[in-house]
Amino acid sequence: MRTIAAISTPPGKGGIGIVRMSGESSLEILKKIFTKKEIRPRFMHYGKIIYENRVVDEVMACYFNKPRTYTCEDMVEIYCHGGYVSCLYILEILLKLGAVPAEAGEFTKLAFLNGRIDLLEAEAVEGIIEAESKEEQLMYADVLGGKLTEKLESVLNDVVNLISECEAKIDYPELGDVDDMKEKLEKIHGGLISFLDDEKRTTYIRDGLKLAIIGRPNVGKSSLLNALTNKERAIVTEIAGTTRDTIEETINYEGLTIRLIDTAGIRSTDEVIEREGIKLSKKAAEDADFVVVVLDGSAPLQADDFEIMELVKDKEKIFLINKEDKGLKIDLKSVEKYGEYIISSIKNDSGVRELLDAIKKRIVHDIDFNVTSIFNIRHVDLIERAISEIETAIRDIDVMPFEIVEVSLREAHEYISMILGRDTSEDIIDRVFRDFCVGK
Ligand SMILES: Nc1nc2c(ncn2[C@@H]2O[C@H](COP(=O)(O)OP(=O)(O)OP(=O)(O)O)[C@@H](O)[C@H]2O)c(=O)[nH]1
Ligand SMILES: [Mg+2]
Repeated sequence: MRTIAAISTPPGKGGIGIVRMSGESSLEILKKIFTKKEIRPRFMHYGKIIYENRVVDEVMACYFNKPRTYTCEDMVEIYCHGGYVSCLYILEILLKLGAVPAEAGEFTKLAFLNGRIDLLEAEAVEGIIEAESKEEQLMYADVLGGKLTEKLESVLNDVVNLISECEAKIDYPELGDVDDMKEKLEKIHGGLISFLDDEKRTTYIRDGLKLAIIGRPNVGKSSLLNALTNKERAIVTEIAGTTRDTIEETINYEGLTIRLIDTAGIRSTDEVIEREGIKLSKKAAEDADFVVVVLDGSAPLQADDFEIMELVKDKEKIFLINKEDKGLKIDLKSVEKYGEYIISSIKNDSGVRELLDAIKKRIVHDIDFNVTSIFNIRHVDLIERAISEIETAIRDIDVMPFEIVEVSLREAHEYISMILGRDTSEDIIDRVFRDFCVGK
């Protein structure tokens, strides 16, 4: 059996770096290079790594005996100094002594294959590593703790009970109440639909709110991006048409991750580069979850403004009427017809916080920060398939033999089980772990 090794800490400089191994030879390999020879399982040992008669580093090392380890195999962790050379050199030595390089996510894959966690919990590990906000972190921590598995198990249990009822009906047609079975099917259906609803309500927690800043040239879009990110991210000048490309930055406002996209000013122009930029601006507005249209409040509305307001007619949006410090000349009534507005002077730092509050207020009613939901396309696809099977069963129950209803229930059961990684093909499992980092 192979023994795998990898550096688990990120590349770069840090106080400590961790190199770890999993597999039968882990302890034997450690003993070949570690000055301390008596190694008690689950105790930290201080010693030196010696290779080719040279001290490589002073380290702590720990041996975890199977099966109660991360991978359910024997494991060794070496805590060396966090210079990346030290980590790399120790890894190189482990590989020379018989370990093989771990693949991306292989430690977690072993935990799954050895039955310690299900596939959903494995995906949550990656979620925690990739989390960009506290809310996202807590959501995945709940999944890792088994909360979502529990919810799915409960649905699976209901499906199994119904399968038994179908079988009883096949053998003893006079037993059992079909209406009661139908009611149970409806309940399972409702439960599965709520998984999809929850998923929609957590997409902002995972992916962030995609917010496009659009408007005519020179109205202050890039100034807004800079004010929101608190840095000079985009070039700001008094020349109309300064921004040519879309610029993206992510911020977190009171738990809401916002992916800001500053865009080129939209106007009619014959200039080739500018026209390409404007195409991107319109696309950004189209793809965004939310649009902030910046208007120059110190001038009357122009034809381009109306075109932009029409463009976002059906989008979730707020108008930011900027440059208030120069005196308002804009017709507020016309803007109001298109939607909510906020008055600002980015120059004087007024209105920006108000804008964020207004966006949050509009979005947050959609998000439940405490819900434990399915969280990726793999889950959504499987739940949708299960729903379709349950819908077939509901249609069939009055008109078809119970054998047919049972087939749909078994299919639904299989799809839900696949979320947890049961009866799942190797190909799909490999795909899940492919995106993991090495060393986890
Ligand atoms: N008086 C005043 N000037 C502002 C305000 N906000 C931005 N400006 C100025 O307006 C000019 C244009 O600002 P930008 O942020 O570059 O405008 P933009 O919308 O990104 O322009 P393009 O990239 O050309 O589309 C700059 O000179 C800013 O300093 C404001 O609230 N008041
Ligand atoms: Mg700009």
